[in-house]
Amino acid sequence: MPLFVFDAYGTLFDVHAAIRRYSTGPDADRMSEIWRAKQLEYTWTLTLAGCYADFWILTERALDFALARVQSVDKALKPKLLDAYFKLDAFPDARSALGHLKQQGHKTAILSNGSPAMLDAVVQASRLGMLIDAVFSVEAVGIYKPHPKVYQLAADRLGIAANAIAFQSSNAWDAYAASAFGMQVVWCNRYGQRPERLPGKPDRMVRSLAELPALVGAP
Ligand code: 2OP
Repeated sequence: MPLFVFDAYGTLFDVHAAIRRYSTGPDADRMSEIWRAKQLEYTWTLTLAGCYADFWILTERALDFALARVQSVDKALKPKLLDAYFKLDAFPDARSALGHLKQQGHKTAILSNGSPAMLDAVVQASRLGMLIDAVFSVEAVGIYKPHPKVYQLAADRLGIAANAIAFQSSNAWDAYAASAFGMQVVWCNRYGQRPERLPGKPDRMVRSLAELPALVGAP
């Protein structure tokens, strides 16, 4: 039976939960979308430039960009938004899916762009620690998803072949890349996105992780 490896941000943890705690203004959602898009863009741009900076640094720089772009969101919220991002909420379906997998006797892990400090904090704050057996940060390889070294990190740390890993991500590009790498992939298409035109093909698509336990049997 496969080991279940999950992407973190957007898949287990709701990246838009931070803004919802502090702002419900008309541009709050747009600011949060820009924050997330810029954060990811910085990971790809730095990687292409042969550079690496901690995901927390990129998260802060992306927030500065988003707050400058969306003037109606109060810039004074920055420290609160960063603190909330450090302790994001888990999606309710993530908690229940992990609980079911553990009850069924499966092993679970996280593979994420997040720094070790961010991942420790968010797992603790969301109280998912009992449901996750291992946490792997890209920091160990010094490069961001979707570089193959990241997916290899999970296989190496778990001591299994890529095709023995069931990888779940709501980030379509991450799901496609893991599939191209050779993992079994479930794309958790939370927001009803169109299929990507990228290498790889997720094996299954679900709208929520609540559908996951029914797709797998006991080990
Ligand atoms: C993660 O690696 C891509 O943000 C996503 O957690």
